[in-house]
Amino acid sequence: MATSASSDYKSDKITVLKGLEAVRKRPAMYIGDISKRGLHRLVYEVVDNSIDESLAGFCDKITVTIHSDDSISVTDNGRGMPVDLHPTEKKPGVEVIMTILHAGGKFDKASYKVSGGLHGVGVSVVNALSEKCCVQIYRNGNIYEQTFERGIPTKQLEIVGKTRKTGTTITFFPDTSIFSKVQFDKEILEERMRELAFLNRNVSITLKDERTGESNTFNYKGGIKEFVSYLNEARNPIHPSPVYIMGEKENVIVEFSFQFNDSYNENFFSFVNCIHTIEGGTHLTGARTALTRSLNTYAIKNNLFKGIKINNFSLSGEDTREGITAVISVRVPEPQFEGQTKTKLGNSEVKGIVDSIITDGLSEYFEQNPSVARKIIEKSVLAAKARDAARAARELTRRKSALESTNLPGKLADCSIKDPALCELFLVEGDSAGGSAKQGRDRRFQAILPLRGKILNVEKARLDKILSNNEIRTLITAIGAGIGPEEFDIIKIRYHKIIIMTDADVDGAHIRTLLLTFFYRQMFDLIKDGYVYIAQPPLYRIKNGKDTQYAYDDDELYKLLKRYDEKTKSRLSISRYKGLGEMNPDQLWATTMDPEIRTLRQVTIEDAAAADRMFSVLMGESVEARRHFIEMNAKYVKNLDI
Ligand code: 0RA
Repeated sequence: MATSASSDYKSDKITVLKGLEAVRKRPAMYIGDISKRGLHRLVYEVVDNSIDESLAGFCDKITVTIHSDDSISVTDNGRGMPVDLHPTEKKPGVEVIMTILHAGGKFDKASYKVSGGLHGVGVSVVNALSEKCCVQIYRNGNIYEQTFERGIPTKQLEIVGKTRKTGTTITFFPDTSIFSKVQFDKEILEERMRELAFLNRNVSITLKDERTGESNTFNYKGGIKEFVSYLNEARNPIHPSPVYIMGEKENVIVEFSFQFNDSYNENFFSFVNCIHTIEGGTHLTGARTALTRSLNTYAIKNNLFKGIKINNFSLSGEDTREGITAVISVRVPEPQFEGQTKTKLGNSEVKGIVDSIITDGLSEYFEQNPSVARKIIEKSVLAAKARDAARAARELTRRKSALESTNLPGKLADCSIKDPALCELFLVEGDSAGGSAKQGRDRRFQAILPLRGKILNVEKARLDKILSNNEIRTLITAIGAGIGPEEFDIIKIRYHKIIIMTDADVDGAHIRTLLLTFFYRQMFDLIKDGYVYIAQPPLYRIKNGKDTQYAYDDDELYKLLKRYDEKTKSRLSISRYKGLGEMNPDQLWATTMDPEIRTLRQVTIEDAAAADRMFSVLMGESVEARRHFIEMNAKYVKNLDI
């Protein structure tokens, strides 16, 4: 018996080490990437475990602390991780959870788990990717503690004190040899904590930043209804309060809330088990279908389409979503995630469940609130009429571009090669930088389109208006593949690299966000198929006599300067570029455009979705919040995809 137990123990240990090693060898497989995004995912992963504890009904308070050394603590007041020996692993439950991949599920059959949802991981992955990790458990009147290094226990679980509380604290130090930069961004964490608080109305989440002394608590008793109000804060709603519908069927819980405003955009956020499904899926389809059908049914029943001179008139999905701000949140016991970003819900049964719950809910709501139904339908009918106008405008653009294919927009400096696979289009901020780019480029395969000033704010305008904007028209014609979810045809694009080249300042970031939002909404495949890039102009020029070097960020400048002795350093001439316009054509070519030297960042769906979302939130916020947001956003876009 004894021998067999000890050999079991050995083989367990080997399995654990192999598991941790796999995570450390290919971290991106488990957390997506090792950039800023992956780093912040570590925090989400730990918090998700506490959220699961709250979904099980045992926890209502979570505190996330960013310490001064950029380590993180997550504390909750749940039951505390299990401390007794696991029956087959022969180790305390906490050690099993912290060291074995996917161990979480073995303890609780709890459905609707948030944790492990996105990448199917668990806290063991966070542990494996941390230089140090310490778990404290408050349970049975005791404080238990176990510590780890790179996932391996450095101490057995022990009792270190007494307490009357229950709960868990996990503190971790992300491994600096794995992550390119261990520095947490409060705003990024804040966004996810706020979102989790909206999605889990019974939980209060506090985010403390010990580097600055700031602390914020998020607790929204109104849940996703309050989320919709928040998103609509600076928009003009056309009915007093958000509609809210909830129901449960076949173990799927559905919550849906929406409120229409006087804008023309759809801001529809969907979640499955607290995961933002940026590619949508069956829950989103179910919600949209139900909304459109319910509005048509109500309108016909109440004769609200009278006077419309179109045979068999009915509202399309697009019509019924113009100006909607909506959140759909579902809990699915065994979600299947698909798509490029693995955030598209695939479970086919969910569509029907969501559809039927919302259809029933809306039918009742509209009967009780006829004036709301009427207002929404009036707005949708206007949208339908505008849709016709938009179609006409689109036709015009298309015909024009077809007719004038030799007559591309005057501002476009096209390239001479015609094979799209070899061609690049630079979208350049400002005429002056545009001029330098035109002179500096390789005109065989590089085309330049200068964008003047702020391009049209896509939130404020309907598609027909967007199409009447010259800047946008030029852009559409240059790309050459049409516009809009129905029409855009990726086959026709004239360039396989569309490169956004803007200044590294707040205005540049704003233009970049606008462009990404525009592409995301109107030319989605351009993003999906990876044709959009962001140029990386340098921030500094360092001259040492005739020698010129460039640094692309502060870190790089710092590293570069370290290589010089004090005497040489004093002779260097360092200049900081305020904008692209300050570079002459040769410099612009040598630093930012020459394919042999430059670095381009490819925009992912996630980047564009984040830009779109930031943009949506931005438009819903007050003027001060908006100003603050733009600054924050500048930081985000600068850090995109690092
Ligand atoms: C498995 C079983 C039990 C609790 C937990 C996991 C748990 C994990 C984490 C991670 C962070 N906070 C957490 N809180 C709880 C329940 C064991 C029981 O009491 O039956």
